[in-house]
Amino acid sequence: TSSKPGSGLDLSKEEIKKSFLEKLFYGLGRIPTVATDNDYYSALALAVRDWVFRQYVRSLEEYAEQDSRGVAYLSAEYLPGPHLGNNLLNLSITKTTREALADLDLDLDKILEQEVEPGLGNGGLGRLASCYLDSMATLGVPSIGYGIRYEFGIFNQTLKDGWQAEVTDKWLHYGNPWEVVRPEIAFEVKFGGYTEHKYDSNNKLQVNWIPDSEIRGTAYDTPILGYRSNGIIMRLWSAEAIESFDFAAYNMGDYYRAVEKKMRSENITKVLYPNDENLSGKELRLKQQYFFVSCSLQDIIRLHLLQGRELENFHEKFNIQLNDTHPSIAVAELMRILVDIHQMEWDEAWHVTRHTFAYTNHTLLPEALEKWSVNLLGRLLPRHLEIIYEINSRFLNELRKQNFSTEQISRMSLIDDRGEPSIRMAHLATVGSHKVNGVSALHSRLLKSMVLQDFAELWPEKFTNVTNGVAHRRFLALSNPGLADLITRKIGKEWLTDLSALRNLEKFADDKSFQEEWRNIKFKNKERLTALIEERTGVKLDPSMLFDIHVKRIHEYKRQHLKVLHILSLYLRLKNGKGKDISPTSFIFGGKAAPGYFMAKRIIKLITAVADLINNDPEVNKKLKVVFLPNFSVKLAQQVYPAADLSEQISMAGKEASGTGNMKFSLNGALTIGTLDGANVEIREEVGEKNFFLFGLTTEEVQETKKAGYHPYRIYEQNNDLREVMDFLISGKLSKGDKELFRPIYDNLLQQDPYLLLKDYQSYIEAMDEVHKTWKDQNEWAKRSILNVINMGKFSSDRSISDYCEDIWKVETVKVV
Ligand code: 26Y
Repeated sequence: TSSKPGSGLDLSKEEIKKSFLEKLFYGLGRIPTVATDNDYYSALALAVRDWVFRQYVRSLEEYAEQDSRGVAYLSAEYLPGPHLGNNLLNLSITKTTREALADLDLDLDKILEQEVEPGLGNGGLGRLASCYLDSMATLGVPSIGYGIRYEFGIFNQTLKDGWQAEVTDKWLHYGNPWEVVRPEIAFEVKFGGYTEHKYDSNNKLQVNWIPDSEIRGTAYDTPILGYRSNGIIMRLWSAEAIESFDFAAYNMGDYYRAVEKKMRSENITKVLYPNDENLSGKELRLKQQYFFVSCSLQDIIRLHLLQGRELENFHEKFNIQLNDTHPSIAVAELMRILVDIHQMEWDEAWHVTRHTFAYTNHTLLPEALEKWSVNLLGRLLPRHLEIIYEINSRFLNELRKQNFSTEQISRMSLIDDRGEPSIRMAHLATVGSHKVNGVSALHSRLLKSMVLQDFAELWPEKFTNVTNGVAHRRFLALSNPGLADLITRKIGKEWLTDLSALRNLEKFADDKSFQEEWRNIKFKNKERLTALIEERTGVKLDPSMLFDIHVKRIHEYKRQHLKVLHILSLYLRLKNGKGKDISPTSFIFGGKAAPGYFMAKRIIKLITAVADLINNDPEVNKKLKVVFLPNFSVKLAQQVYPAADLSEQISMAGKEASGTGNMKFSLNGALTIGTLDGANVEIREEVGEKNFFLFGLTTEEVQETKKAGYHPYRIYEQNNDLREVMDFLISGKLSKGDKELFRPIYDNLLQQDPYLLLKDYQSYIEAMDEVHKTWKDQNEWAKRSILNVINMGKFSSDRSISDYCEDIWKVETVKVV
């Protein structure tokens, strides 16, 4: 109809200029003579936000007309990265905007540089959630992403004397032009207190939860735009105090206590917990989880009822995807809402619940599998604990009927009562969902054979795999414009919406002039990264060197320290006059360590110590350079991946659920050195064995090694080079004579070595020698680089989201243009 808004795409230079100036004058009250760079950034962002909302509104109308089945993605973390550049790309107005600003003597790149990204996540899991919103928008999945509006996101990392130091992330300090607050979309969330069980006049049990505190969650909406198409919303909840009628009456005159209470309740969304894959068991974290889950479910139910629908068919209209177990209390919360508030019978409510949820598992690491103490959960959420007990008792009865052994039953129980009783959130999520998926083929297989084996035997059809993917528009089109242009010149724009179209480049893989263009683009990207690294660290790299890059969270299982052992082996080879085959290499590290993770922080110190030693030694620093690039983030990542020659994916097999950085590197033409872990396996399958440097034990070999009794010390004794490298750690040469500084790493590797660095050492060294040999043939390297990129089709998050739609959500997409 004519009331439908026009498209926000392909605007003219004059339209852009006009809107930009209007936002600057009337939105911000600024004129060019006093405007700061941040004013210009905010003005452009506000103008762009209008066009993004235009697309969003068009989508909403379309979804409403089609009466489509929708998806709510629940994630405690998001890492969207800077919005402005991505939105310009998706509106197809980057070039026009650049010209419009140039007319005003302004530089788009400088304005883009102003944006502070929302660091509302730790790493892979949060970034995956944002890639998925991008693809859901692009494909036209009627969807909404729910999460938490942390006031302070992941800390900013600085280096002090080579150690990580954490600085509060004040991402909202300069305001956030992308979000719109919705004060009328606000819900109350209860905590604590007790429950009352009564029979009503119909002799039906009625449970009443009398909480001891309540807080309000208010929605903040950020539009997420797909490529030349739909927009969806990321809805983040922010906590605030409620001054209830009762509260005011009881505390008449007690203003300061009221203020204190208000301060306490606003703490809930203050800060993101910076631990990934390691439990802290903190009460506030459980509060955060329940808070955002409760707000989100209330919101979804409000939308459902608003459309005049019955809760009996809730699951036919909504899919709720649980991004790991962090939102898994939702299973109990939906039961509570249906049974206690809407008076649904338990069995029917359970049917609705189980058909609503689906659960994605992201880890097999025991220390990352969420467990909440029964005691804590009962204190904070007494009604939910009762519901979990009820779910469990019915579930275990079912198992008994099916003649499961007592041992199996206790393994499968939602309650772990060995030691302090606790709730296994992965079991709650599995029992309460109709589908459970892992995030790579290998991980999904291991999930079924290890962590959730009993469940997979009980419900084989419930288990499935969706291999992760990445937003290729952000990580190629936006962040590597040189390569993107070359691709588009050769094969057109189809790849932007269908990454498998990159295969059309196959005929160029052997073409010498194409290879040369390819190499020049990589070289320019390396020059840009070199400048950035010099500015941030003072270390000047040489862009003609091999750029060998290891960026991701610092964790022992990811084995940054294996990379360090390799660097030291090269250093010692050079010092011993045996380094002639070494190709000149710059080693670049980046990643944050959880602030309480002793070993991870010491690994950072080790990297910076090795960097100091090597960069300042004229005998080796023509051939080797090492830097630790602080504060790795999405924004930095966008500059790092395009400049990589070699991607380090060297986790111990069986530990990295998928990895997504591995995909971003390959997509930008880096070759991978990696183990058969996570999605590396599938990357290698796609790009071809010859174009992937493989090393290390397989998952099965890891298991056998551990079973047979692993003695790292024996390997140390038998391998002279390795012994020399290891002893160097405690020689004092890395630490101004302090022989104790790196002893914890040394001891850990010689005594336990839980991630088998020593076992995989020789294999890694040999694979690296192969890398250095291959690098010497630049045409061959370029060819393999091209073959990596053109075979990346599978790893677009568009493919992942299509898989979710077909296999799990059963939704049809609805596209608007
Ligand atoms: C419970 C709490 C301590 C916790 C907080 C954050 C536990 C885990 C996490 C984050 C996990 C995470 O980022 N996992 C990564 O998910 C990616 C997306 O699926 C995978 O690619 C990657 O292998 C996995 O480590």
